[in-house]
Amino acid sequence: MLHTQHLTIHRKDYTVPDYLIETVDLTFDLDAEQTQVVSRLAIRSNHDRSGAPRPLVLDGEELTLVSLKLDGVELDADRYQVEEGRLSIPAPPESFQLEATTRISPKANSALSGLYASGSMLCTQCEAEGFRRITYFIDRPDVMAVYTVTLKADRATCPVLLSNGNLTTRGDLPDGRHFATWHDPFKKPSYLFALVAGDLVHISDRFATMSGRQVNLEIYVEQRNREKCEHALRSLERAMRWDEEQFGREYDLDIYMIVAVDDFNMGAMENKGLNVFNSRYVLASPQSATDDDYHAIEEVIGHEYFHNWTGNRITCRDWFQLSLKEGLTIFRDQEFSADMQSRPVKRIADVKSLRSAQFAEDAGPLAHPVRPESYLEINNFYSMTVYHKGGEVIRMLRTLLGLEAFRAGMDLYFERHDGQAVRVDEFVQAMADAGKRDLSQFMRWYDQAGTPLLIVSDDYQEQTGIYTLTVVQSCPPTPGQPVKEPFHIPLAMGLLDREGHELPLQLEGEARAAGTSRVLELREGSQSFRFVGIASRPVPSLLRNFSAPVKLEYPYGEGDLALLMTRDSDPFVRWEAGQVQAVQLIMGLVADIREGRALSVKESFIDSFGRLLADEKQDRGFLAEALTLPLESYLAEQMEVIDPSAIHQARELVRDTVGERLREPLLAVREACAPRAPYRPDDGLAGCRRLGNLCLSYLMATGSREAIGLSMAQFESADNMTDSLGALSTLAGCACPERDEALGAFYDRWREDRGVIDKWFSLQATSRLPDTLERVMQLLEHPDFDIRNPNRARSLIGAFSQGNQVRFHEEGGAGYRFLADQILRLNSINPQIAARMLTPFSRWRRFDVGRQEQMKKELARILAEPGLARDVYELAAKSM
Ligand code: 7MF
Ligand code: ZN
Repeated sequence: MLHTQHLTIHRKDYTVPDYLIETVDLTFDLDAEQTQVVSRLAIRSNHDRSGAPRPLVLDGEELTLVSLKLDGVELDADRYQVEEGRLSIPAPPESFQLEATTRISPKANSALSGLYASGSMLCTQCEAEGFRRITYFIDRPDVMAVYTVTLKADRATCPVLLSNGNLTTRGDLPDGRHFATWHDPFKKPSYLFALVAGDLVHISDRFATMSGRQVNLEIYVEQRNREKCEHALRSLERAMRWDEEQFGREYDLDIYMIVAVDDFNMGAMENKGLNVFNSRYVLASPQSATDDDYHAIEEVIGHEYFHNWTGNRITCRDWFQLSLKEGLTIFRDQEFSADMQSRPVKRIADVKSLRSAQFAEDAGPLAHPVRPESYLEINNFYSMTVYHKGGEVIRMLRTLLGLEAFRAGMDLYFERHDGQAVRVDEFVQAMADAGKRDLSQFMRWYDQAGTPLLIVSDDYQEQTGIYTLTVVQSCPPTPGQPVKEPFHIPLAMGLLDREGHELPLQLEGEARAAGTSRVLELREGSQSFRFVGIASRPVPSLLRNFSAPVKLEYPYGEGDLALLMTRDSDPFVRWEAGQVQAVQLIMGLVADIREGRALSVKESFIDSFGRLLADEKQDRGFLAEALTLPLESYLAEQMEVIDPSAIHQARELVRDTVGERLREPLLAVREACAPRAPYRPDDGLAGCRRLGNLCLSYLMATGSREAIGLSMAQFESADNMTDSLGALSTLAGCACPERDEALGAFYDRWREDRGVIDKWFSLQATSRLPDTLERVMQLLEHPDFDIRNPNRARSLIGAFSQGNQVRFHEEGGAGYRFLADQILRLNSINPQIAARMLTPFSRWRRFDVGRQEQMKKELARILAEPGLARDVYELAAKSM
């Protein structure tokens, strides 16, 4: 299916590199228009040379070669070949020095991969294959070298010159220029290289590691953002301490730098000793950042810091092993965040995002295993599956092994592989050895795509007191994998009696009960578990803490769900029981809408919603999650053929009914959540604010003048972004004059703050009002809209197409045409961002024939574009 010039890379084709690079000495003459790079590489052969020596092949893209010397002697043009993408030297010696001088143009680099300009700054992004856009190199992660880097630049415009490792010398040069030399003592793959040059200020602190070493922590930003770095710095300190306490891992250089950059494709990058961050994950002030922003910053700072051990000290042998570092580091950042915030609320948020985005990926044409078999463009595999399902796979290992053996497995992994580039297999082997377990079947989680389905049934025999749970597992076919073998699945569970008491769990043949919560291990297509000594028919509490990334079906009655929701010991199960009830209710209404039946929201739902709302014992943040209706995208997953407008209508009807019928308690809870003191992000009241804003959104669902008044009052008086945005988002969805008034005031107040203006764009793009697409098109012309800035492009185009199901999929296909137009624009500017925008089109099979045809038409239009980037081509072709 995939033809054209693009080459598919297969995991099975891996071979060790023919040459290794031991040291890298780089000198940059920095200039935004034209930068000269001199690279001196100490290279040695890594293959058997009893036969003919193999050619040295270096990767290189968009480079202008100025000179090439081998052991100090300029190479004649017939001694090497330069083609697009590479430079080869047919028969080099066993060991030699290669010096290449190349020119690149940072300012012209709109792809934001390699060396590029962001505002007045120069910075780099090299993962996965960006280093080859800086100089010729064997640009693969199993080639690890020691780097020495000299940066030269104009002193006035670039007073700050940073690279990996330690600063060794700096000084002046003629013509107003200066230089700095950095040396990184740790061997590293090229994707961890970084440099930054610009007019930056920094804040700093000292950190004493567990062994008593002092580390300098420095956060670099543009002058105007100086006051917005405190939270990032404190988050870094918390992450460093946490990794010492939880994993015994200590930082290893004398300096740790973070730089915030406005133009950045992804969240951040873990370059050794010099992290480069999207500024949205660094900058925060109480007025301009929401509670969610504060949490996201802490998590991303943690993520990049944790990579120092899981990614940098031990890296990936090849890019198929990406989840080795990413799944593991996601797991670590999720655990860190859970420890810093509320563990149940964090777990629920992670499960929600996995289910709505990763499950959809796993069910569509782009489904791939956590460890893929092949790719055209590696950037496309920085996916929800590799990252977040990969994180769940690590969590399952911990569940199966237990905390102690898991920690021992981590220690063993670090002990065995420090300084190496390894595969997922080495990680799992360390776990198997430490836990004395056979994990060969578990490896299927890395190799089989698709979300497994567990169908659970049960049987209770009153005479014998035996309760039998039967679990049948299956996994639907995915591209290239028609048939699946059974997975090794940890199913955490408990049993409740009718009063909600947890029952002791004793399996037949066991001497005694082993607690009231246990992990059943599924390995077969079908398996039964017989529990003894059960006095009456119990209610099973299944998949506690979401112990595996699976879908689960069990025929719960309404009473069972109410019992679990109020009585289960596991917060995830309590939350899930409420969500199942809401899904059943909304999907029932969807059916009524489609069949033209009269619509009404069941009394029992409103009653139980009201009881929950009044439950003062519940944690506020947890309660907010429990009272939030399932996302439209998650509801869509429950439908054979997605009907976006019926889903929206049904969900809105429930919201409106709740707002109407529970007006008084909603007002009361909101009032109880109202701020009593000036905002502080760490005041422990984030859950309260969330709940208060949720109540407001239910009240606003009715569209009453009273609610609009409350929203406006909150918008006008809020001393923090959480409450300001909470109010403004309800107003952006309201067909009332206050909408434009508030949006206008917000813009005027925040026009100088990029991060906040991104929110302003997103809010309008996700408004469910019928004129949203029209607005979005107008906003494309707004003076502050800049498609070249990834955050801005995402805030408008991404927010509309991925966060506004009902308007994006509006009949007529105008949303689809809009998205395809923008993808084609982005294709030639920034292929990675263009490719990420394709996601909604990959789901076309899930819609009705009319929408299918319209989406396919746009995909075909994209595919027909001459000069389509490999990133975009791969996803569009596979989606077709
Ligand atoms: C938290 O993984 C979770 C995920 C690659 C770039 C950051 O550290 C990273 C980089 C992509 C997608 C998501 C994340 C990152 C990247 C990310 C960031 C913070 N190695 Br692509
Ligand atoms: Zn990462």
